Amino acid sequence: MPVAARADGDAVVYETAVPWSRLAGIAPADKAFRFALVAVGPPREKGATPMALWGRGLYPGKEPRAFRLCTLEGAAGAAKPAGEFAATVEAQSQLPQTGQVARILADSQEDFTNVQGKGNWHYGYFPGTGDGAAEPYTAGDFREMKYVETMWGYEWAGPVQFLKLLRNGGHPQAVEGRQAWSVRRWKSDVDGTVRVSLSVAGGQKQSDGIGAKVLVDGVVVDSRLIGGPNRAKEANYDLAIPVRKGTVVDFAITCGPALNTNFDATKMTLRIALLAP
Ligand SMILES: [Ca+2]
Repeated sequence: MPVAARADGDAVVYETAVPWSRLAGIAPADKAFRFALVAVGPPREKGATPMALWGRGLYPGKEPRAFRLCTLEGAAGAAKPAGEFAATVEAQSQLPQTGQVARILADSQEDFTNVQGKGNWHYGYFPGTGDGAAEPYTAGDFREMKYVETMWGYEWAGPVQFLKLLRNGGHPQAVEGRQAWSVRRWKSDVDGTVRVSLSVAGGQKQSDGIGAKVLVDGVVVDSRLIGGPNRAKEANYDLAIPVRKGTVVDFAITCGPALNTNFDATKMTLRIALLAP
């Protein structure tokens, strides 16, 4: 299909028309759909092919639910012939799965930053000692990580090697006979019910796997083991969690069933959407 490009200030605007027949599963009466775009430039002599991403989910792997949410303008019965509906992008990009979503509140990958508290995210760990906390592995056990540069780049790091959080996940650690969990914390600034969509992968076959836990104000509401010799190494799931302003939701990566941390590098991404009341 032809694409028109024109300069608009310091931006370039691309326009194209896509026949409905090419849009499998989308009808003019639908008000919303998901869409992502990858623009690939001519390969350079050395180095990678230049690439611009609009929305996630096409590169490096296909993940349709990470596509951006678009809404159709105009009514299906309006004078415009089908195919001329303009698409606009919601200010917030990630589309959860089904259900009535009022708005997207947070996305662990898109929001990832080097500032504690930005976007209501905090990057830390549970040392499992209970120092200063009522009990280990509860909300009061949380300690903030520090943003440091390592030989692999910048990351949030705990006080012991490999205990860390990255844009797309993290790594737990075992310290003095107990587990230390890496914990991505989200503080709610809304009242209502949120849906958390998690994607977790880790624990190679030759390891004993990892654990993924979700705690709300220090109480475990979901816990599962992933990876290792006998379990699926990936899990994608949604949780509905009632929250109030100030509710603390912790997403923890644990060492799994024991203290074995071999191959415990874990992908954990999450999106949080406010559900319509
Ligand atoms: Ca493990």
